[in-house]
Amino acid sequence: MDNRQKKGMNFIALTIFPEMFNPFWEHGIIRRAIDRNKIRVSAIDIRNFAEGKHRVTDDRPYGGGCGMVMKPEPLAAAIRAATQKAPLSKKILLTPQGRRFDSGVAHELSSSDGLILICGRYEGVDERICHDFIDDEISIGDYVLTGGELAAMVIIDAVTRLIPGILGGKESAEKDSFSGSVLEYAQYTRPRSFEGHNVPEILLSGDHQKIENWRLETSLIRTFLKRPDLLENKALSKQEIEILKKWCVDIEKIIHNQSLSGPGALSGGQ
Ligand code: 4GS
Repeated sequence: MDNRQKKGMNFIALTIFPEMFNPFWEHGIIRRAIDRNKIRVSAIDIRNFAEGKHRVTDDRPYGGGCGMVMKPEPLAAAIRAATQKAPLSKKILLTPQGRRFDSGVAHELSSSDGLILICGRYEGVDERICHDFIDDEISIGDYVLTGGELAAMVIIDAVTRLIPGILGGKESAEKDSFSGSVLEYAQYTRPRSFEGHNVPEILLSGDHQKIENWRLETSLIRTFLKRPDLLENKALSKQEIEILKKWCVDIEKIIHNQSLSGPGALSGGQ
């Protein structure tokens, strides 16, 4: 058994606000993963590695300009200490400059031994840290956060739920959105009727094959309507292609009937 299987995947966040992570570690599936030794987590205060009476972690930028920059020495010392604790971990800086985090990146990271997540504050971190102390730069989206902590939590959260044995059979990661790059099917629970809207009859039928087909079709139509970009990049299954073809036939029928009798018909109408 390797280290990762024995003690679980290791996440270390380097931050000047380690307490921000406490509520995150203490709830739900993340907490359960910690309790079951599937993951190990810690948030290390970068300030512990800062020198001087005031333990300063930021300074004014060379060349002027507004805001502050994270000083390199405390960060370097923090990264070195974390690397000593977890030598096989990947060192990731959270920054809008990074490659965009998505399901593919989450799967990729989930197979690593551990992650050291460097959370910047202020305008950013000294460029020399990026060159020599970082394996990867990741962004959770095209917007600017006040700190990398939330981005680190997003990554820990999405990666943890992909680790085998974290989710129960019913909440299998494979069936969720994006595992096959289509959106999830519509979900319903009791009551059968809610404020005038009923649960689709087919879900009450008990016919598992029909239900599965219905779910596949609705997840496909949802993806087509809400996120067509996902379908463009997807290798479609035979069954999915058949469903799309059926829609084409249905749509063509509607158009055909219109051209015979609708206001856009070739004869009359005008
Ligand atoms: C992101 C982001 C981010 C950049 C942190 C400015 C404070 C801030 N990190 N994905 N300094 N977007 N980081 O905005 O990861």
